[in-house]
Amino acid sequence: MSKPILHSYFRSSTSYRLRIALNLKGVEATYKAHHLRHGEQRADAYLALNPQGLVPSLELEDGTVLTQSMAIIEYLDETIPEPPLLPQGAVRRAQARAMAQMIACEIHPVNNLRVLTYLKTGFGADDAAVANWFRHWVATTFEPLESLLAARQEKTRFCFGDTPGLADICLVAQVANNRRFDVDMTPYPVISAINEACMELEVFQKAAPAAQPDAE
Ligand SMILES: N[C@@H](CCC(=O)N[C@@H](CS)C(=O)NCC(=O)O)C(=O)O
Repeated sequence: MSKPILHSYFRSSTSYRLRIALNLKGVEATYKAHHLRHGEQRADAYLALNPQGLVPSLELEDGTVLTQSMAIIEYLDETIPEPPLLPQGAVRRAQARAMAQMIACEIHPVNNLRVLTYLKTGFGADDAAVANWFRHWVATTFEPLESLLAARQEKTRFCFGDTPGLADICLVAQVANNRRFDVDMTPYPVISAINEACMELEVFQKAAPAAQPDAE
């Protein structure tokens, strides 16, 4: 039986999100690496699949290509309902989506590779300035995220409940990215504890950057 193709890059945190979701849903995919630092995401063959030139993409068995990690994860959750990636109850689901979007909409877009590259090529920023930029935008959202998680009525192991979901997926992928820019995690004990709880699980370990075939 054919498998979907996961277009990925080991260091990409959005690909990491999707790798976790695929593992949680028990979906096996063929891994196709695109080296972002070598510009392979802008090769004609890949642009024909995803004109945005971004990873991840998920090429389904019938050739349909899905793009945007959050949309693909939502597709997986709709088509493979177990285990659910969102909690019970409309309010808690909105809260879980909000936490995921704090990372996906507020941190990642301003810290993506092409943005960091443009800071250098368009504005003369050096490596230190770029790292400061990265850490600034992490702190701007991790501080309120830590407050929200610390204020939860139920101090569950994962963001919402005793099983990991969408918010945990985004959190873990962002924490991994933070390491590359030496983000100090001491102000974020709740985020750190949730990250550790997730990383005890094989589905998260198997999705980690270092476990991918293109890891360097
Ligand atoms: N919002 C998109 C963002 C995808 C994205 O920006 N991916 C990054 C890697 S994490 C990428 O492909 N960057 C290529 C580049 O910056 O040239 C998603 O969630 O899938």
